[in-house]
Amino acid sequence: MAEIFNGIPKIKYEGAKSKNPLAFKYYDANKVVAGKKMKDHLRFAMAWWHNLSATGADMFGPGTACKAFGAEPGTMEHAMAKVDAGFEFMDKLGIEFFCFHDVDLVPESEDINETNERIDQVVDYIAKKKKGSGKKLLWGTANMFSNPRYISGAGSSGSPDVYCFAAAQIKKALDATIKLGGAGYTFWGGREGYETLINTDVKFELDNIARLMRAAVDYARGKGWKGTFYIEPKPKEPMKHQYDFDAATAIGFLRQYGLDKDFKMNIEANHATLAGHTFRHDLRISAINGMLGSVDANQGDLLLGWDTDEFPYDVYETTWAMYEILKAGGFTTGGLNFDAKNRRPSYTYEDMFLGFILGMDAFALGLIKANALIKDGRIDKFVEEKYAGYKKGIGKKIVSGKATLEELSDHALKLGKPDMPPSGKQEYLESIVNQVFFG
Ligand code: XLS
Ligand code: NI
Ligand code: NI
Repeated sequence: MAEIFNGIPKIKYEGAKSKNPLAFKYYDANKVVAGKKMKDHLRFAMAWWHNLSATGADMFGPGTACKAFGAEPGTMEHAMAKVDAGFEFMDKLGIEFFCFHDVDLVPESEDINETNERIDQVVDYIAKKKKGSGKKLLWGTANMFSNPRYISGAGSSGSPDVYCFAAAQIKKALDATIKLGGAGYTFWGGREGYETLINTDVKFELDNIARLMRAAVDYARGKGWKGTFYIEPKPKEPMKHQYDFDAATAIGFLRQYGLDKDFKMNIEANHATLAGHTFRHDLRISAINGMLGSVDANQGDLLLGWDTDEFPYDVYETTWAMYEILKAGGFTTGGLNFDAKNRRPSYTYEDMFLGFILGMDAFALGLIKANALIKDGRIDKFVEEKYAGYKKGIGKKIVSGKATLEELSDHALKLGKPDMPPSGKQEYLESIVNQVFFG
């Protein structure tokens, strides 16, 4: 098979002193950190849509990157060339996982029956390429937001016919996921939300979305699939308001509808910040609810109000992300999917690799620094001591859940005036982080 990314070698680890742009400075796949190989902590994945499909088009101009891979875009030859390109790309970077939407794989036809036949062909080809390659499907999904039929949502559509098209796409995408041995399946509710409440029955829409998810779970479990379903929260864009606003909202939804045993969160950094949270916040909320499943690894631009999907660069952020992930016990079915794209002026094949090298190194460094912070122990110890009062006396009774309101009140009245709680010491703790980073 002809090489597609000519001139790009296999990307190797050369260490922090290397000045070779096409080398890892921190990501050393087999190096053991915190008891596991880096590659098994990080479980990097390539997103078919950004990497193999998107050309950098925006509202003001067409794409600048060529993703033809030697074939005519919009044809089945091109769909197959994308598979070849994707496998060569993953090989060269040493990435083991990938993710896709149904329509990332094929040109979509007017008729869903024809689209499905095309999906079968490409999935068969991926299955063949996958064999013996060590590559795995992290998760599959259905794109239920691009086709004009989804103007008012998929599961939340006012049209039962459109609702059935969503179901048909989910069924096909689940079949593909199962056939390819996928570890997960994601629901990102791109148009599950509203532009205005003036024309929206929120309760009806939420009930209907839950029914669709239940049907999807029952179908996949009926086929014996044991993977994890994910909800990927996002507060807005494309809709003014999206129902899966953030982790807390999505977890509440899953519990309300009895879906919480089958689903976990897929947290995307840029979506958390759009919701007014830090990336770390949504990871923590997921983790404390036993629902930290997977991550869409990217970063936003806090000066812009949309999903810029940049490759992760900010090592403070990747460190806190890996800190949360390590504390939660690491990934099981999930991983770090680069839902990230090059900036429009970075349009060459080489830039595709440079984006991944940046992101993989940023997370490798994050892993190393998170482990160092945990090992340093001062921050964890501080947090533990902050609550030490709850290990004895009235504090212990509170935690036992047996203290009555009268007892609590009596305790306060007896004291008359409490001592001030100890200092929060934020500045000191932040200085520890810099010392661990640069010391
Ligand atoms: C868009 C989402 C999307 C999901 C998959 O903002 O991040 O790419 O990850 O549908
Ligand atoms: Ni995403
Ligand atoms: Ni996104």
